[in-house]
Amino acid sequence: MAQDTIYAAERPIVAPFAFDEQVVAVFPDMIARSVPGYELLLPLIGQIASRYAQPHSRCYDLGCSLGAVTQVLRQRIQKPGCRITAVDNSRAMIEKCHHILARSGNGLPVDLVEADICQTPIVEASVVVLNFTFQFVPPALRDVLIQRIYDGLLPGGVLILSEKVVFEPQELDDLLVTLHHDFKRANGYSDLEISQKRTALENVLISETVPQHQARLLQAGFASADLWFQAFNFVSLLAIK
Ligand code: GEK
Repeated sequence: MAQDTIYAAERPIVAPFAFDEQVVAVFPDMIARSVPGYELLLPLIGQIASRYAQPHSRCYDLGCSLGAVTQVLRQRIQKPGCRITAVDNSRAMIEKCHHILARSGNGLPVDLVEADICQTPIVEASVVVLNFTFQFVPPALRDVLIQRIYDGLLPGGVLILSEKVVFEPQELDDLLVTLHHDFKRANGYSDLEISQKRTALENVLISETVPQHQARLLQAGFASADLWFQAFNFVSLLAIK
């Protein structure tokens, strides 16, 4: 696995973060060393999806990157007639994801789509996964996207929403951010890398609180929206229609 050294050297100007070729080349290493719990979340998402997937429905992996969630969905879901729609708006991600999925062939059929998830139709869905993607959607578009997901889900369908979040009060947020940075340091990132990445993500990754996410989900019509996973300031919610 290629190692992420993108922010290892000091940069005079740190440009806003983008999912370009450089990021794609090191993505599996970057996400595993940056997101606490990521490698545990994947099989657990597969487990939840296998319970909630309905026969002859669609499962969506929105912001699929290199298809890590798609792979667990296609392996774990056993219901007849299911298809997966995997969507990302980064051409570099989609191209590499296409090769990865083609090499590891079996399981449910996958429609891989290069598109903005804010424009992607959601239809006859039983499982929708947003694994650390929603945080990159501009805040002004978030309510509409969650409403479209809700409307596209079948009764009893679920949304799995994993996000980096902020906490209140400020002291708790400071603690969890510090623990996250300790996690990155323990995984070999330097203070310079941590600080330049943080600068790159400013105004690109915009976090909300867990209550903000829950309020939006309930407002859209979900019957419940509960936390089922937390590792420092990274969480996952399960919203059930
Ligand atoms: C995983 N889920 O491995 N439309 C489509 N894709 C988008 C949009 C958008 N509006 N905004 C961002 N993306 C994956 C990890 S990474 C998380 C998801 C991270 C895509 C973006 O191109 C990138 O591939 C992905 O969302 C976010 O479980 O890097 O922290």
